[in-house]
Amino acid sequence: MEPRHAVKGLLVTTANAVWQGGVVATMANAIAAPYGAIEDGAVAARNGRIAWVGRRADLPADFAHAETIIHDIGGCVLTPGLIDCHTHVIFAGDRSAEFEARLGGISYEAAARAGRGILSTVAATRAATEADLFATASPRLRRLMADGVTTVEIKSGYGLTMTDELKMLRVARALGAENRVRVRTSLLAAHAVPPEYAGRADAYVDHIVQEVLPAAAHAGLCDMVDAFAESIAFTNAQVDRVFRAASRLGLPVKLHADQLADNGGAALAASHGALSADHLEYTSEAGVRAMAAAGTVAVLLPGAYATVGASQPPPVAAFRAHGVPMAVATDANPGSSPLVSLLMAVNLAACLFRLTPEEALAGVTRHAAAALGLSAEIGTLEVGRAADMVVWPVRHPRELAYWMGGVCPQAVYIEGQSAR
Ligand code: DI6
Ligand code: FE
Repeated sequence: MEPRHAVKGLLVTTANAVWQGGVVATMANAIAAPYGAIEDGAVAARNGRIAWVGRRADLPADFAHAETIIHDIGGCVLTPGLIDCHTHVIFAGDRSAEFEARLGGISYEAAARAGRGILSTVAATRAATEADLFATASPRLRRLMADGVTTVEIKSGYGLTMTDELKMLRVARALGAENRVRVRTSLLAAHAVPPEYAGRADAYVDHIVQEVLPAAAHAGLCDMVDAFAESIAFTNAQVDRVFRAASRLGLPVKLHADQLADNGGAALAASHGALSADHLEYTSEAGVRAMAAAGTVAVLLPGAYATVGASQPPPVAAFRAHGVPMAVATDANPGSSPLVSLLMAVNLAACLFRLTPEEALAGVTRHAAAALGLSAEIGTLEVGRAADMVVWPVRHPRELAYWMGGVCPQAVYIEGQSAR
């Protein structure tokens, strides 16, 4: 097998390595125990891939020879590397004044309509250089990584011109190249109607479909295409056009859907076979059924729910009843979710949406991988997956949902190599 160079700074190794001496929370569906956990378990990796998982007592002899590097995890919990599958960490400026005004009673939509909102971040982001954006996004990314995040999705969407959307995506690629983390990018040109297209949303969608999307795709800058379907953003018909253009270019899609009202966004996403539909506070039973049939993941964003002062949680019981996988993400952004801790999102998903700790942890591992189309690669500790793993100084995996801050990884590995 060829050595892999996916993540910066990792030494190419052919050595075998074993992690043992604690609870292995595989998060794999195939293991019936809660968290897919194996007590006194062991994980063996070869060339950065998981080669064996099981009880330590059953470790095959070919991993027990002298060249194998043994990591004793000292009674800790080993999980898959965490995956933040929905972020907007690249932006300039901040919206703390809008936050203050909203606490004073102005709604998120009213702030957006008054020209605060997304468009104020667009103005700041357009004025910023690539170097500025890299410099301000880097500490946010490092904060996420400090929580054991080994894969992060990053969206554009604060540029809204060809130049500025591509600028954001280049910064996202640079962040991935310069940090020991996997970065997946989403083009979110359909995030808001830019001021130069005010009242001409269809003309802006033409520009996205005919120019921005093909340019981003041909430059290899976007892995997925996202859009914001909402009364303050784009209609379903406009999103439909963006998604059809994405499909023609072979790019998977995902959608900000039903956050502020039931617009049929979940069903729209499902009709395009979207990887995920995100937010979903107002999604109807019909929308949930459509997602189940299409295999679309529900990405729950409790940071946005809390920050905009929402009162209707997403239909978690219906997602459970219909078997829709639920992911959890930060939605890190300057307006609706200034949250840069994925573990805090896990806690909030449990406290605000009543996810079980196991569901919340699956939401940032197995199901988050599916929301990025990476199930075969990451998200569980199973043979063949990348050896992206976190050692946590806790006795039980439920503690990752229980603590409100304060749990720091003891060690983080990407493809079997220390990522710190
Ligand atoms: N939904 C969100 O949560 C972010 N974008 C979106 O479509 C919020 C973006 C912002 O307020 O800046
Ligand atoms: Fe978002």
